[in-house]
Order: sequence, then structure tokens, then C-alpha cells
Amino acid sequence: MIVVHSAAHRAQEGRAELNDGQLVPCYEKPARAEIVLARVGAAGPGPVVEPDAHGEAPLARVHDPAYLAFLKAAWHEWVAEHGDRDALPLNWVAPGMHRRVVPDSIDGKLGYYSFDAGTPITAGTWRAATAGADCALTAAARVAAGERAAFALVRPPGHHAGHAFYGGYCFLNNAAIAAQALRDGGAARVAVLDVDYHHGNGTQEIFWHRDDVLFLSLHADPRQEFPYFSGHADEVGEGPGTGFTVNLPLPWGTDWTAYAAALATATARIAAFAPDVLVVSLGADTFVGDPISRFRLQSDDFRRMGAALAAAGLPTVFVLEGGYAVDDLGVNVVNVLTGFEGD
Ligand code: SP5
Ligand code: ZN
Repeated sequence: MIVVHSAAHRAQEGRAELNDGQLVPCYEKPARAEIVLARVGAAGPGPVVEPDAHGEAPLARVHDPAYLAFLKAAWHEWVAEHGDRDALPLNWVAPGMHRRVVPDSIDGKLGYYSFDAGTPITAGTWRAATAGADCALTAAARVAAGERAAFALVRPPGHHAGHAFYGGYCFLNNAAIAAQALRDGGAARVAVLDVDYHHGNGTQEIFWHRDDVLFLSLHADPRQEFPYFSGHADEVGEGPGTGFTVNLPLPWGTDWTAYAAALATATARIAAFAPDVLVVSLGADTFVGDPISRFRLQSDDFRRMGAALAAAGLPTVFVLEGGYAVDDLGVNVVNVLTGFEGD
């Protein structure tokens, strides 16, 4: 399986996120991609290739151009105001307040375009995020050209980023950008299956009204878990998109037995949709040892997950999302890929 990767991911290296009432070192850090890359080298998938540059047009097919302009300029505006420290938002709009006017102040803009205080913008955010999107686009292009599968080994992740917002360590929605590029390249129907521990609220929002992109997500119940305000089972899409969003929330403590049952529900829905291609938002933060998550998948279960995904029989683009048990992340992610390939 082709692996698309760029070392430019290292440009995103936040110092701190707000967690449990403290500024703590960012969980989403360069070592994550490095350990997956090392495991790819040791365990089989490959070749590893550099992304092709796709420019900003495919980003603007998914994201608001004004949001992209904000993201591109945010660090420079922040440094001019506050100096060389991570850019974090401090306040957000509440019901009864107004978002008609985009603030001029960078602090106001950060609040306007974000939904959490865990996602620092740094000097290299734009460079790393655009390189990641290029990896996802290159993986999609390879699959469109006839490869059975490709893996975009990227960070920062993407599935929490929406049409015009960032958060949850995500800035550009790599999986959505890949799915839209596949549609624009001629695929009639694309399914996006999100197996990250957290709900893919950004991807859901982007395709909410659409019946040509089926979005399915298995994730921790938002009653218990971040992002809290998205991912309930009764969120099914709207208008023509009604029934083309599928949410399968699962409780804290979910193990492979319960997870596999939900995965079977998702793959049955995908089969009924009969897409031309499948995009998998591949987070491995469902692992029992993940420091910020509460599911109980074991490393061997990720191999089973890969086999279950392969059984869909579809050309498949894997895009890396979360997973913060860094020492185990390489094995867990690559187990999905080798399980998919039938070991
Ligand atoms: C891509 C992705 O996986 N993003 C996840 C973002 C989660 N950010 C909020 C995490 C809050 C964790 N709080 C519990 C820590 C355990 N003490
Ligand atoms: Zn996650």
C-alpha cells in the first residue's frame, strides 16, 4: 500500500494545550507521525512517497476562502500583537451574542474561527497543515488512478475542522478534502468512515446537506466525551443529506466485541450506499492505553479492524487522525493497514 508522507508535518509543534485546568504539553506532537513512519518501514506497507503540490483550490472546495485566509495569516497577526508564543483563543460567541462581524483583532478572530483551547496555531501550522492536505490529495489521486489503497501519514489531523472552523488539534479537514477531490475527479459516490475515538464533527458539518458523500462515525458518546456538542445518534443529516450521516456513539469502556458490532452496522450501510471509493479517517485513540481516551481496543484488534474494512471490497484512502499513546501508535496504525492487506 502506498504511503504518502511529508516531513513538513514537523512544522506544527505546539507548546501547550489547555487540559483539565492546566496548560500541558500538546498531545498532538511530531513524535506521533515519526513513530508511525518508523513502523511503516519495519512492517511492510510502502513505498513511502512525497506528496504532489495541489495548491489551494482543492482546499477551497471544502473550506471557506475567508477561513483559509485567516489560517494563513493568523500566526503573523498573532506575533505582531503578542510575540513568539502559541496562539490560543480565549473567548467564544455565546447564544444571544453576534457573529455577523468578523473581528479585526487577532484574539477575536481566533475565537471566531475555533471551538476549543486545545489547538495552538504556531509558526508552522499553515505549512504543516497544507502539506498534510497535499498528502491526502496525493493518496486520493493514487487510488483514483487504480491503486487498491493508499495511506496519508499526516499530522496535524483533520476531522474536527469544519467549513470555517478549527479545533480538536485540526485545521484543514484532510479526509473531507480527499473525499471532495475524489468526487471532483469523477467518483459518483464517496463514503467517509471515521473510526477515530472522537466524533468527526468537522467532516459531518461539511457533508451535512449532501447525499453524494455518506459520512459514518464510530466514537465515544458526546454525552461523555469531546467534542460534546456533535455526534449523537439522532444527527442524520438534513435536506437531501437526510440519512447520509450515520452516528454510532459508544460508551466509555467499549471493547472490540461492542466496537466490531457497530463497525458491522457501518459497513452494511456503506455496502447499501455502493460508493466508488471509501475514505477512512483512521484514528487509533480507541486504544486501551490512550492517555486522553476511554475505549479498550487492544493492538491485535486493529488488525481485525483492517480486515473488516478490507471486506467492504472498495478502493480505500486511509487518512491518519488521532492516537496519543505514542509508543504504541506505530504498531496500532500499521496493524490496520496490514490487517487490510491480509497480513
Ligand atoms: C484528532 C483528535 O483526536 N482530536 C482530539 C482532540 C481532543 N481534545 C480534548 C481532549 C480532552 C481530554 N481530556 C481528558 C484528559 C484525561 N485526563
Ligand atoms: Zn481523536
